[in-house]
Amino acid sequence: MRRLTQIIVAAFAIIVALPMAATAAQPHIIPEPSYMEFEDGADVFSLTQNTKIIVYDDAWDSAAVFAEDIQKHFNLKRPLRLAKRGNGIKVRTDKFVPAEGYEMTINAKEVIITGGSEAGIFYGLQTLRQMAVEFNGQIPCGYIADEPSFAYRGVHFDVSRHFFSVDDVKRYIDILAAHKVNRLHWHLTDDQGWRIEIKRYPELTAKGSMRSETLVGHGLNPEKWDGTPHGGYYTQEEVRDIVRYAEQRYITIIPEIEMPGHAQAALHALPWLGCNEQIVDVWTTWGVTPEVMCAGKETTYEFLENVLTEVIDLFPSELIHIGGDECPKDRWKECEHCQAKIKAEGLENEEQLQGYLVARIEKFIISKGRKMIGWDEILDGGVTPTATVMSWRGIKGGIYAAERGNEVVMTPMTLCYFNFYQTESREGEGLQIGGHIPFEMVYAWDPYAGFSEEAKDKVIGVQCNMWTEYLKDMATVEKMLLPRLAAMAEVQWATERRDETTIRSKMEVMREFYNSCGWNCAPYYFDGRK
Ligand code: TNX
Repeated sequence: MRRLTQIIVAAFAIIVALPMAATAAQPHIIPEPSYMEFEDGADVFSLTQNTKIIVYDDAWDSAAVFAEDIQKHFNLKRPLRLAKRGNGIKVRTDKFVPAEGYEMTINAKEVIITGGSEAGIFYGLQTLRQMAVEFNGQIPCGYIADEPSFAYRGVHFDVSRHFFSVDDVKRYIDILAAHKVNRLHWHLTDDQGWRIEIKRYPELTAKGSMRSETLVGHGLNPEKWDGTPHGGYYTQEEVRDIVRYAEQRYITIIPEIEMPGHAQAALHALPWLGCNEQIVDVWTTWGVTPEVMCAGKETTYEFLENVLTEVIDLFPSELIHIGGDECPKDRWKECEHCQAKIKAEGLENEEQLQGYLVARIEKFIISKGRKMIGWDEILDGGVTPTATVMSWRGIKGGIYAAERGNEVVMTPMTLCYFNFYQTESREGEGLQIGGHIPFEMVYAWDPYAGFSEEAKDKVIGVQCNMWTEYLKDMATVEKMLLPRLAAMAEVQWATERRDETTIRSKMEVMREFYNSCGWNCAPYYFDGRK
């Protein structure tokens, strides 16, 4: 009897102890790694000012970024030191690890991170960084193996509707990097401002980067403008600096030059780009304007090729975004040049004229050794088999394109527009464009929904978008991005590993991480508001 009691007591102790042990050492990583092994009572690796990062291959950038991040988190006097040999955090590559993946072994003496590439090392260090903050430098010993679900993990940033400084863009890149995002889709031109220096056409920024004022409110009451000029642009030198900054964080910047619509700022600078060559302003209102580039005149094509030549020179990205969305055809219908082009090319209508323009531009991009990506309207005018399609008007465009064999990026508006409200009541959110996308909705999203088995292979990734009509400063942008980006990162990196039962506790830890980074995070999810 006594023995039986002993057994029961012992069994009870194990039952009670085990879950506690598991929670004590189990790190809360976002996005969720593929595999983790952590045991209670294990030793810790102490991260201190004296910890060195030993770089075996060439991943100096990753190591340097990590060294500085740790300095900031722990208020150290200087960044951690990098070295070629010694003990500490050892990083190296191994081609047997998946390209963007990594393995990490943590013991009391050292941390060994083996990346499938330098990017893999970077992601391993991001995971280690989250653990360093969670455990205040006392990192539990254990093992992690990790790799992403999607190759394309994108976030978009519209700097046309409101301009954001070089430092703001770098801060945005920092936030993406911490979420293992690897593409920044940079929306550089639109009706309300042209934001990138093009040497061949200085007017684009001299005249097209500044609007006289901005609409107040939603446009239901369009008598109200703020009377304040708004503008700004990036010099080519600044662009190169930002591209390099992103590269150091394994983020490829995909530049977007909008054509033939969403181009009123360019038309203001260079009126001959339009059909009727009338002077238009840099738009002070939001929405879709009828003032678009003329698709009939050869000078438009020359212009686009010249601009793209400089853009391609600045951005090493394989994908170049040409916009292609929301282009009303009113002007084309009345334009002798457009009508002549339709006739000469044997096209049926204006929709096909847009298809002609896009196909011709794609040919040019391919001739430069790159690939074209566009919003899903590029499907409407008959798309080539080689274009990559960004599905934003729901999921239909993406499914259609994938079934035809085109590669697609899924970014349906109802789930991926981070300029939409985060709560139903909208209380305390300030004026936003509309919509409703709470954290939970993003986290639960299945980007493959509606795709056949074969078509799934064509989904190269997913993206969330930050349109800035109503986002005037970085603090607000951050609040729209966080915490929803954490949910998006789980979809991008860990699609098959999402778990409704653990995400909330992981997010509480992530919130502390955001605090430690000094990033502005919206409170709604944590307050239980949807
Ligand atoms: C649609 S998405 C747009 C943008 C707007 C956005 C506002 C897309 C290709 N076009 O021009 O900023 O909605 O949510």
